[in-house]
Formats: sequence, structure tokens, C-alpha cells
Amino acid sequence: MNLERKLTTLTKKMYDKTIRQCTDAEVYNCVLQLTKELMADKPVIDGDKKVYYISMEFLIGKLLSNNLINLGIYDEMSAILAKKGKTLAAIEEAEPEPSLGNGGLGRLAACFLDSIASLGLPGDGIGLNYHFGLFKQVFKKHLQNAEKNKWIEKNSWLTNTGVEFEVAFGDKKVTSVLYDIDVVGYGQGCNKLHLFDVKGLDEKLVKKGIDFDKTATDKNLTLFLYPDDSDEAGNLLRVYQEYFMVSNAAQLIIRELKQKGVDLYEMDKHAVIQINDTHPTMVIPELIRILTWEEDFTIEDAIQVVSKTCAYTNHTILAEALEKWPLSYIEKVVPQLVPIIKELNARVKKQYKDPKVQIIDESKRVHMAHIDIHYGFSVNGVAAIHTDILKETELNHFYKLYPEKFNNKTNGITFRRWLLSCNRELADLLDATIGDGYKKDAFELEKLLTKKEDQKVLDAIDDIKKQKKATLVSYIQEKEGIELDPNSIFDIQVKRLHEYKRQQMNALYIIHKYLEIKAGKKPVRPITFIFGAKAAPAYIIARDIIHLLLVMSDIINKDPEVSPYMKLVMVENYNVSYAEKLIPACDISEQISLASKEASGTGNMKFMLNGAVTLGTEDGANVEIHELVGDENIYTFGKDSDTVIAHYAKADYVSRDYYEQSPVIKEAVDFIVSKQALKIGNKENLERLYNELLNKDWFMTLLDLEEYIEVKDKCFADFEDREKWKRMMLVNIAKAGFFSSDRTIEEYNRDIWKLR
Ligand code: 26Q
Repeated sequence: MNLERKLTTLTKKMYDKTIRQCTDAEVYNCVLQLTKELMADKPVIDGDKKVYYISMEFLIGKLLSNNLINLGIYDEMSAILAKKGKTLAAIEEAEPEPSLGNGGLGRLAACFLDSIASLGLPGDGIGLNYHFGLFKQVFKKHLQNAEKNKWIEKNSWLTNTGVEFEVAFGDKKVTSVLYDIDVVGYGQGCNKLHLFDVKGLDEKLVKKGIDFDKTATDKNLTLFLYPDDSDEAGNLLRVYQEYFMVSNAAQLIIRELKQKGVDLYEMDKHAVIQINDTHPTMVIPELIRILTWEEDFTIEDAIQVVSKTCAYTNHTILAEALEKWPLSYIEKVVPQLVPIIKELNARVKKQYKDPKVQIIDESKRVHMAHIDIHYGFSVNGVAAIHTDILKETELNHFYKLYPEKFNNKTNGITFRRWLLSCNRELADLLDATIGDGYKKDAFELEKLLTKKEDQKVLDAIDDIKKQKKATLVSYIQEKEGIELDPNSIFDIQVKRLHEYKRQQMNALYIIHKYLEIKAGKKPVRPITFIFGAKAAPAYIIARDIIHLLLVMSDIINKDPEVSPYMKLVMVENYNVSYAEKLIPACDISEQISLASKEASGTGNMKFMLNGAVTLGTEDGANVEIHELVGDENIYTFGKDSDTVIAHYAKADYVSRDYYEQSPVIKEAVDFIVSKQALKIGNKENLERLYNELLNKDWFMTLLDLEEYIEVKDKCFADFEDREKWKRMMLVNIAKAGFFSSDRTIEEYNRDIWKLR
């Protein structure tokens, strides 16, 4: 049966209507059902060895377009719907967005699943089925409020497998239920994303906003994703969640190995477990526990085989984000792991005297990363500079013990979602200009370099940017009620709100620009500053920064003297779907973290691929972008990571000195607590932020501010050399091939997984 008849049959069966008679939501449900059936017909990607990617987060975003693309039926489906007076874009609006991740780490896991399947490699994701995911962000009175985001509907991508496991905690036993989401590769078969849920979950526990009884662990385990590492409350619950995930993962993996008839002593030849940051670390002691307690392994044999199976990826060098759980937490949540962890620690102690590499420290805290490094066979960072810093500084003690374990895997993004799906227009232009080989081999994008002097191609790239900006203008008008000028420069910073990412530095630039315009110095072309960011609800200063941005937005957009020249929008509830609309419309990509702090970044790659020019520090993958595009196609500024690390080591950064030495900095910082700002904003929030910047500024905002202003102004001025700018766009697109997650996954497979 052809696709159209299948869909017609479904709308008839499900709603007793024709496609045309159905609402968009009804059509969505039918297309969802049909797509699920088509995916179920695809072969399971098979092989002798399989990777299990365990992660607390899989920020998959909406799946419809991506699945249609990977099934190769996107155009056909679009055409069928168009014939019936529908558009795929409108149908997609009916799809709820699962928010099963915080940000970079979760989105990376989702891109990786897409690439693993698209390369035809056997590999499944294992995580949790949070019913409300990450909170939904709502702005009220210039402040962020958090609400629950219910995404699971009667019809969804989830399939209840009927598989159940028992998970024993110190104080209770729970039963898990396994839901699967099919992951179809581009022109390939399917892998799976396994999401575990707790039986007996009680959604009614959630009262106001996202508040709920944190102690009712048998009923709340999979309600929410823990909102980042800065939330102080609910740590114990986080440990419950982590053990719940890894206990299920271990049971699932062992079950699959047994079904394949694998001798568990040979586990490492048939399975490899990638531990996504330290959050799934307990899978190591858990597997050792199962092998010794239930499979009669000696502890020695169990440790040996588990260590050969597990590999660890580090995503951060922020000390506060490295998990160190009090042993008492583990005693309460999973007492059965305590003797194993103690044994692992005893072995380390026996071999190495250095207290820095012990698993349990003097304050009886368990360093999760240390378990991974001693008892895993691979440790990787996520960008070249990040891995270098791990080796030379943060994990230097371990690097000296195990140099052979350390390797770099620079992050990547899936081009199916971040080009083919979100920017069809650009993909079509590329098809026509360089052929469609880049879809299978992203490095072929470099062919575009031969068109660097081709006016037609340059103009076409620029026209697509204009078109995407116009589309975004309408969307923002509708969603945020703010009118933007499509001819202005779109300068965008979207990412989680964190001091190290320095949204506050961008805010200070904006204040500076505002004051310049007030003083009569007008930019040649209007500028639109766009932000999107969620702050962890317990991260006070992050929420204060959002407050400042919302206050500034009000001040600027309502000022008739200023608003013709600049606008500021902070979009509400920034998520994957919003990113898909913002990124193709961006001129300048803000990647301004304090050097050494952003492990990689992946938004930077998405922007580059869509023809934005980076304004950034020499941090994370920006360094590699810089190397690829060359000095003339990027704007960099700021102190380098060595300088920053030296400041921390000597503790000699004094933000107040910078404030006092520079009238420009002083003027911008003072504005935060000016009469004008306080008229609209809250004294408490603004004063706290002001004091933080002056007295602490742990992430050195003022260190780079002057140079940031200078380089940013140069960047805006260069935008007026339209021909030069078009060439910069072209070079950025052409050089983005390296950042395909297909390349990243090939490297993981070549160096770590060795699947075939
Ligand atoms: C830790 C303990 C307790 C509760 C929560 C957490 C927690 C949760 C989320 C710790 C860290 C995260 C998320 C980290 C993250 O997203 N890191 C980003 O990973 C990206 C993919 O490698 C990089 O590109 C980013 O640079 C990095 O910040």
C-alpha cells in the first residue's frame, strides 16, 4: 500500500475522517502511528558487539521530522499533506516536546543515538522516562518561574515493552517498567532508546509549580529530571534516580547477553558501556555486585571483566559539577554497593598512596569520577582543549597513572536535525551546488569552498539567511509579542544560564550600547540581541541574570529613542524546537565562556553549520572552529585558558580593580543598580547581581569585557561589508563537516567501542 493510502486508512480508522477533515492534532496522531509502524518494519541493527550508551539525559526533541527524514519519506509525506491542505510544519506544532535533558550533555546523547544508527552500528541508549522532564520556564514580573512539562500523551513515540525488573533500595523495593523508543538511522535499520519508568509513579504528587514530596521515592522516582548540578535540595533523590537507572541498565544488559548465549566472562567482547559523565557511574559496582553475588564470579574476575567493558566520558571541569556523594547517602540508598565500593577503594589504596586518587576521601565522600577512571578502560574529554586540560591539570594525577586510557573525542552534532530538518532551504541549495554526498560524508561540505567567489551561491546563502530571519521574526512576534526588524543584525546567545557562560557579560555590552545610543552614538544598522536560557531553580545568581535581561529588554524595547536601533528579546522556555528556529536565523553566534570552562559546546557547531559567524573566546570547540575557518572567518577575544587557570591558581583576580580602572566598565556595571533599572526591576535581585560582579565575579566577567566590546563592535561594523560577510558565512558552512556527530561516533567506534 502506498503512503497516502496508508495515512487515509489510518485517519478513517482512528477518527472516521478524511485527512482533510482532521485537525492538525489528529493528523499528527495518525502520522505518528504510521511512522511508528514503518519504523517497526525496519530491521534491528545487529552485530556481535553492541554499545550501551547510559545517560541520565537524552534531549531528543520532537521526533517526527527527524524520523521522516531518516526513513527517507519526508518529501513524500510533505507532498501528501500539502495536497490535503495541511503543512508538515503545522502538524509538527502538535507534537509535544519531551524535555529529557538539561542542555549540552543530553542533546549530545540524542545526536549520538542518531549517528550510531545512521552508521549502522548496534547501539542502544539507556535512561529514564521522566514524566515531566525538565521544568517549563514561564516569565512573570521579569522573573523565571518553573512549571511542569507534561509531554507523554495517549499516543506517543513510547512503546511499553512489558519488560519489568525489580530494583532494591536500602529501604524499599520497586518495580520498573521499560518503555522503548525506536531510533531509526538515516537509510538504516533501528536501534533503541530504552527508558525506564517506576511502576506506581504518582503524577499527583506534584502540587504547585514543580514542588513535590521528595521523600516518597517509590512514587516520585521518574517524575522530574534533576535541574542541573546547582540545585541543593533533593540530592538524595538524585542518588535514588541514578541507582534506579543503572540497576535497570545492568539487568537489561545481562539479560541481552544471556539471550545471545554470551559467556559473561567474555562480556567485554560483546558489550561496551559508555558512561555519560559520572551520573551512571554506579553501573560499575552494580555489575560487579551482580557478577559476584548472582553469577558466582570471584571479585577479581568480576572487576577484570567490568573494567574492560566500561568507558567514561567527562563533560566538565567545574569542580562543583563533579559528583562526590557522601558515603552515608549511598549507605542509605544502596547499602548493597557499599562493600563493593569499599573493596574498590581498598584496592586503589593498596596500589597508590596519593590521597588525590582515592575513591573515598577523608570526609567520607565518594568521588564518582575516580571509580570510572580506575575501573574503566577509557577516559575521554569532549574537545581538544578540554582533554588537554584534563590531562595537564584537573585529572593530571590520573593521567600519570594511566596515560593510555586518556583520549579526546571532539563533540559533534547530527546534520539530519541541525541542517536537513531545521534548514531545508540551505540543504537544498547545497544539493544543487555541491551534490548531496555531504549527507553521507559531511567533509564533502568543503566542496563549497570552490564557490567562494561565485556571486550566485554567495547571494543564495544570504537570501536563505534573510528568509530564515523573516520566519523567526513572525514566530517571535506571535510567541513573545515583540516586533523585530528582519534587516537588523541577529546576535544570539542561547544555552543554559550559567555564570561561566557569561550571559552577564553580553548583558553588560548591551547596557553599554544602550547608553551609547542614549548619548547620541547610533549604530549604522539596528541590532537585535536574542537570548534563550533556563536557570536551575536553585541557582540564585543565574536567576538574577535572567531578571536583568528581562528588565533591560523592557527598558530598551519601550524606549522610542533607542528601540529603532536595538532590541533585546529573551525568549521564553528555550528548548530544542526553539533552537531549530533560532539557529538558522542567526548572524552572530555568541560563544563567550570564560576560557577553560566550557568543555566543548555544541551550539557553536550548530550555528556555524547554518552560516553564522562565531564571536567567541578560545574555549572548548571554539578553538577547533577557529583552526578550521582561520583568523579571517571568526571573531575571537579574551584571555586564554592558561592565563585564566593561572589566575585561579594564584587567586589574584580582583574584579573591582577592573571596575575601577575602566570608566566604560564602571558605567555599565553601575547601570544595574541605577534608578532607571530599579524603577522596573527588583532591588534584591539587581543589587545581589551588582555585588556579585564587584566583589566576587568568580567567572571573571570583567576580565574580558573591554576586549569583548571592542571585538563585538568590529564584528558589527564588518557586517556592513556584505560581500565579505557572505564569504565568511560560506567558509563557516564549508568547514563545519568536521563537527558532524557521524565523525565523532566513527572515532568512538575506532578507538573505544570497536564494534566492527
Ligand atoms: C550533577 C550532579 C547532580 C545533579 C546533576 C548533575 C549534573 C547534571 C547535568 C551535572 C552536569 C550536567 C550537565 C552537563 C553538561 O551539559 N555539560 C555540557 O556537555 C556538553 C556535551 O559534551 C558540552 O558541550 C558542554 O560544554 C558541557 O557544559
